[in-house]
Amino acid sequence: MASSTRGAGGSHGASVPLLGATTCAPPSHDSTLLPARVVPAQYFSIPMAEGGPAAHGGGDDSLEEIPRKKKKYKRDRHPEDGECKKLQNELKAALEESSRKLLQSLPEHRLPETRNGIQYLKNRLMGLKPDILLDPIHIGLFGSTGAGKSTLLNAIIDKKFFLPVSGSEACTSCVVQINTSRGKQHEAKIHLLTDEEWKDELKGLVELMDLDEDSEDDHERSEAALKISAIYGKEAETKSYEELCRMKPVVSIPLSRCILLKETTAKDLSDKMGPYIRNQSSPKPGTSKEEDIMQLWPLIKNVEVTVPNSQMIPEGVIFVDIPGTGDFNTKRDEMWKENINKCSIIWVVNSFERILGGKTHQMLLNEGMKAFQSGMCRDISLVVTKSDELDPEEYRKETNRDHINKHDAILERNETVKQEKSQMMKKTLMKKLPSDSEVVCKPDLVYTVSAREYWQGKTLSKEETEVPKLREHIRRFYTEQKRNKLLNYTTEAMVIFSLITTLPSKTHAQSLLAKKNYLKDFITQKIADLENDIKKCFIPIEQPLREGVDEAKKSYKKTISNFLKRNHGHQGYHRTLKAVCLKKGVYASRTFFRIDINDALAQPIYRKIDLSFGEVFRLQMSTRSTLKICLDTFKNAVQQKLQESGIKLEADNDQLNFLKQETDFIVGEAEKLILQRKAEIYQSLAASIQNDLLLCYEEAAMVRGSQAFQRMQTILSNGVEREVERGMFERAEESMRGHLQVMQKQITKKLEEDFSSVLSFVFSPWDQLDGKLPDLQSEFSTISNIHKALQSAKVA
Ligand SMILES: Nc1nc2c(ncn2[C@@H]2O[C@H](COP(=O)(O)OP(=O)(O)OP(=O)(O)O)[C@@H](O)[C@H]2O)c(=O)[nH]1
Ligand SMILES: [Mg+2]
Repeated sequence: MASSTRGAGGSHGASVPLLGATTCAPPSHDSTLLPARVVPAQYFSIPMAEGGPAAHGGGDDSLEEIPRKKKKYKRDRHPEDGECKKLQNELKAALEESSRKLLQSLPEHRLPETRNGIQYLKNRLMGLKPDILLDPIHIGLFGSTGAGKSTLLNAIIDKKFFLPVSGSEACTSCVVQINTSRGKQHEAKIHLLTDEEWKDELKGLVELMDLDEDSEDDHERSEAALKISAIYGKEAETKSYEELCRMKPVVSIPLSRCILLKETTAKDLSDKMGPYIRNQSSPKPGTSKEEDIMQLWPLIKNVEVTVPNSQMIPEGVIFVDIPGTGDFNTKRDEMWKENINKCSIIWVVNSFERILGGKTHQMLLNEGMKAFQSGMCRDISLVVTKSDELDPEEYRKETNRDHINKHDAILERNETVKQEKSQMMKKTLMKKLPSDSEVVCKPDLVYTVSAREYWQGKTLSKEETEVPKLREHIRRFYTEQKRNKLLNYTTEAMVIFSLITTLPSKTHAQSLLAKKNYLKDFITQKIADLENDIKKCFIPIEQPLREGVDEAKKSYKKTISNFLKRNHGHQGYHRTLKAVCLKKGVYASRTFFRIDINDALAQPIYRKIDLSFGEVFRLQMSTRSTLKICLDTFKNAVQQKLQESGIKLEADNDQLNFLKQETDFIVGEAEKLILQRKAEIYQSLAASIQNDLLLCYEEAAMVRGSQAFQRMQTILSNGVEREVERGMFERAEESMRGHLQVMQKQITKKLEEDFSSVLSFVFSPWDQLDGKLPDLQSEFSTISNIHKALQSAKVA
């Protein structure tokens, strides 16, 4: 059997990303024979339309839940959700019934092989639990501080002031995830750094406390001091790393490194979790309990919030509020990156005011695009916030329209910005992706929203604030994904049913072996052909990769000097640079935004390869990547051969159909593998450069005393130059090539293994079956109908 989701005791290749490591343990399945899909149960019910125990939460302006809204939601139900849910329930019932019948038939069989076979089939069907229908869909809100991400998220989930927001300073301090569940409680899990992670962090902080000739206070240093003293008390910042390690923290840190808050109302949870999420680097006085909580802030890694189901967001959707930049905390910065990479939808959020300025905005958009190339992202939009912030008088003057009122002016400006920015987005996306990619062609690349007006409704209607439009977009995306997933489950179920109908075949063991070998030889040959095709499909990356290396060699001096020289107004940059070196070239500074020397050095190569890389790997469903074309060619050849050999080998039709469907499944698994490897391959250029520069970063980070900044600059620029001469860019090129080769080998190895086991299973001598298999015809026909319904919905 294909090794990932089938076969006794096999491992699960396509595991679903779980939220936090310490929480949400996967539900336990009957794991004796089959690995079940490892998915936290809480995500996978088909949700919102049901009302459920907590469906009354939305619609109101405050955090108080008011039951009167219940009726309205029933009217708001979405027909597609209902249809999908109905099909899911039918599938589930058919699977359960067949498993029950199989189990019931067990006592009739005495031969251990038969019993194992039946047990296997039963578990296989139960493993398809359509309850666990959806991998969570992550939606990342991503933008600079103050853009209005948390405020927008509050509006989307219809809970005003749920997440802390602030107009005066950077507010959200760590990645916050919000998802819904069927429970009644409002929950937050605050994950803290582990002891080891904190020690690692502390080392860096102490380094930053070091005084050199440029002893003026700067941001990096004062933040480091604040963090140290928050944990170890006043004046602890003057201590050495070793001394601090021996000290007892002044805050009480839970052993589990996770703080769980559970409240009945959203307001209570909001009040309780606020101090953990709100940025505390300039602490304000609070109650003594709050102060103690606040002191934990340097240790907070991320926060997971779960609210009861609401009509506003489908269950299984996880919003990720990603603060503008990370901070010096490496772990948090890693989480930031990781979070962007696992988002299926990315919203680059920026306010009207800042969008016109352009530069940071462009940078953010680029970060989003990068995630699009390397991560799970399938959909990216620009969300322009604060559309209500418009001075009508100014607008009238600007546009020479004496009578336009605020409402019309806002809508007009929304339209203009949408057109302009859509063009800009399209252009940028087209530089990176093929022009027929789904995302380039989608109508809503830009949203213009007002979370404030969503609540106040002074000038704009709810619809005009576009908050409902964003929700609708999520719902559509979600339904499409859900339908596709359900279709996959149904297909898989069909495969198993086909197998069941094949079992009582009376074919002789000897002839089975001959058939198996015949097909095995053919498939082995086709896998070898596929290997060649994959190699060919990487060729278009070759030339740009080489050209990119030439470009990188031409421009690296300028790139590095841009990092090293700040001409004016950047006090304290030397310490930022030190932090950059301590963190191996990557540092998210609050003042200087995100600095990534390795990535910047690799950029000329990325610019050259982006388009062809996209061609090879793109994810969109309706357009095919070249890799996918290779796999499809392989699949078609195998399936055609199965068809031909059906006649030649006089094989059973059901056996052949089963094998054909297994081929689909196995190739699908290979596609998943490609998806999993894609990010690592894309990032291999920057990773290789980072690896080559490690010593140089280390040396620069150790510089102390007089002229430290200048010496650090010299070490870095000489170090980079030396490494370039030693072939740093060529090695990066080689590294990417190596990664591509490894993936190619992994694909072929996996296909070989999966096909070998499926052939063994199908052609085992089931004719020796003692006793009868139950009649599963009616379940099979139900499942076939579900399959048809889903397929026609997909086409529609
Ligand atoms: N006028 C207006 N102000 C808004 C709107 N959305 C957010 N704001 C204000 O913008 C400020 C910043 O909002 P936040 O939601 O805290 O911004 P953020 O992007 O989460 O910022 P960080 O947490 O620092 O990353 C707050 O004062 C909000 O009230 C809007 O639609 N209209
Ligand atoms: Mg925020």
